[in-house]
Amino acid sequence: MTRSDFPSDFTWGTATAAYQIEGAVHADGRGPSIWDTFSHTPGKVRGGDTGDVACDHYHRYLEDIRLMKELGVNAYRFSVAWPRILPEGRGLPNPKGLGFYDRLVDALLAQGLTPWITLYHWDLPQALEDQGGWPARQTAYAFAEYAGLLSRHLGDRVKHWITLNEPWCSAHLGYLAGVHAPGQQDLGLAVRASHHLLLAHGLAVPLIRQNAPGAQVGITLNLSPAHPASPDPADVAAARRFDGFQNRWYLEPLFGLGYPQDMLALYGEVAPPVRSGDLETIATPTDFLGVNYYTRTVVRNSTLGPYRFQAVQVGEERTAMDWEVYPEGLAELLLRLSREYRPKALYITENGAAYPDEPGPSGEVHDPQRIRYLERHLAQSLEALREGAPLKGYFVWSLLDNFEWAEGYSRRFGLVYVDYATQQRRLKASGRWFRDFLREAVVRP
Ligand code: JSK
Repeated sequence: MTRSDFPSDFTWGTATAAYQIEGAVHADGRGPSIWDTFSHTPGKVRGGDTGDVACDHYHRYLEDIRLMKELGVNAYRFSVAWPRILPEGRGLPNPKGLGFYDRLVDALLAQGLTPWITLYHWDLPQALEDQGGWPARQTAYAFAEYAGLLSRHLGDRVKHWITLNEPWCSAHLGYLAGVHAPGQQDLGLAVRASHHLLLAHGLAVPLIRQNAPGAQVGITLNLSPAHPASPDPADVAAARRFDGFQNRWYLEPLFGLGYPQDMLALYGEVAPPVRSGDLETIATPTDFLGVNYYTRTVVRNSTLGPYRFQAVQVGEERTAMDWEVYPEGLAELLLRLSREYRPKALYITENGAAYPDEPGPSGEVHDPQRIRYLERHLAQSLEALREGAPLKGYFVWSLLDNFEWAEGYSRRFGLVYVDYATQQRRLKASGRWFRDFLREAVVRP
């Protein structure tokens, strides 16, 4: 497999998110986000890590753009920190916050890199959480104002927009599991949050289109094929429930099918407060679906929790996140999406793996497992493309080692190793492999 097996106009990129790399949390009038509050709450993040400094990308973005040039990618997916633009969540924009993204976008364009903006990658302004957060309908309107404002400001230069990253994580991990900010644990809050996130997306799409002529606009979901642990009908039904809450709950309303009936029945009293017109708003046509794929989920029936399933550990090969390496799930997912939902285009907006990388005596980071992971997932992407999936691009998560949310800095996903004590960056062997792949050299790990 070489780069030339893919279409010549294929998008090749790396991805990051603001809170995970920027640091500089007090710079230039940035307001607090729910992740500042959460990471500073003892016991919430492994090792007490916070995004206060992260990769200091806010000050080192030019060096990070040079690294992307070295890799040879043609696109960069990053997120904008809402609390840099609107420190209180709403109102008048902070010119210094806009200034940072102006400089970043202009520097990317000057280097021939296409900017892909994610508007919301989990860093809700704390002021909006204090007014009810995503379970409050007002937050969807606040997001639309922010999306309108940012696309008016950058829409002349940025033509690729992702409204939300992984709304399942925002809703479920933030408001039900409580393992992500804001750390609440209430099914009703999580279901309301999911509806208002989808509504926020739908409200933003036409505003972005209006402000960024010719733009491609989409949303990114974290999707995972659900496989039953056994042929037992109880396990098959549990896998169906997992698919319902993780995948179909988002896909079906986005593609005009409304919320899945089986999940509405399961939610009963806590079904979302859908108002007249909401489903039409959510189903506003988009230009692409962004897919974040890391692993499949093997599910068995259980009596636990509202969804009554348990994920079971299978497979020999696992990453440092303890996720199974299952590349076949990527082709399965892309083909299912294209058959069942007919998206105009699909982009893999994240794929990658964490491993316990450390520099060897020579200073080189030897990460053959990541090379294998990426190579096998690219092969599956190609397989899906050959079978007809409208796949247009692939972004590696991530450019840099960074703040992996509740796991802090302990999980390294980068093609580039970051020494957090010195902020020194260095391409890992996987970074050199990806660079060579993009240059078309055939290199084996
Ligand atoms: C990687 C999924 C966006 C980008 C990357 C984390 C994730 C996750 C992380 C599930 C999860 C934790 C925790 C356990 C227990 C309760 C990021 N993607 N990434 N993708 N997904 N569960 N209850 N049912 O860093 O920012 O679950 O939850």
